[in-house]
Amino acid sequence: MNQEMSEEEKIAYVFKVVVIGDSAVGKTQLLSRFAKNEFCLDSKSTIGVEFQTRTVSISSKLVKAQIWDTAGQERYRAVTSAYYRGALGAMLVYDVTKRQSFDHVARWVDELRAHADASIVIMLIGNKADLLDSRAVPAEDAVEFAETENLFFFETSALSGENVEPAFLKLLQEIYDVVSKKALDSSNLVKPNGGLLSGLKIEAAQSEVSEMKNLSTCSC
Ligand SMILES: Nc1nc2c(ncn2[C@@H]2O[C@H](COP(=O)(O)OP(=O)(O)OP(=O)(O)O)[C@@H](O)[C@H]2O)c(=O)[nH]1
Ligand SMILES: [Mg+2]
Repeated sequence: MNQEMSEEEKIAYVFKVVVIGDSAVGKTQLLSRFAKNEFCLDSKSTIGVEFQTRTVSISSKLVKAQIWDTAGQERYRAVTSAYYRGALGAMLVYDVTKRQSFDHVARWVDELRAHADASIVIMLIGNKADLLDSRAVPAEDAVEFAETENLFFFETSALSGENVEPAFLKLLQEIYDVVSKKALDSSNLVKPNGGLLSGLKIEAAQSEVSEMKNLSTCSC
């Protein structure tokens, strides 16, 4: 007897992606635009860590993006290693109207290089591109930095939604290309319900969230 596969069973991969960057650049709003197509103008600073998921089709395979979000503020930085563990991709966000948030991007790249897997795919995002009159970072500066550091780059607006989908999909496609070239023994890959690939599972991720919540409590 043929049984229909559930959506969960059809998922070929779960990719963990982290969103990083200074406080108030729009990390949480970018994520909620991509995961739920929602935007909130008076969103509060994120406390601790959270993740949201969205399943998309990449190269004809169902891929669940598990996207983690945390505060940009220094005082929560004790979460660092647990936050980056198993991440295959990073969205490194700055605010095109805040020069300082772009000047800090190099530090965030250093942090990724120090704590994340060497093959992590990094997407540089200049967010709030809708604020045309208050731009403080020319796109050319970011293009140059991205080329030097080997990052992908998009300007987005979480408010209007412009480029949010293309940026996330490009990141997921690049991760897909990286992992399909890698040997199947990578511990960062998930084949739900058994199979050849094993590693981080959603349930495990939930417990890591609690682990990080404890960490962030300790660090205050
Ligand atoms: N105009 C405009 N405002 C935005 C955009 N994205 C976010 N915002 C606003 O910027 C503020 C900060 O957004 P958040 O998403 O909370 O910023 P965050 O990077 O998550 O900040 P932390 O959690 O403190 O690290 C909020 O008032 C958002 O409404 C955008 O694309 N355009
Ligand atoms: Mg936030």
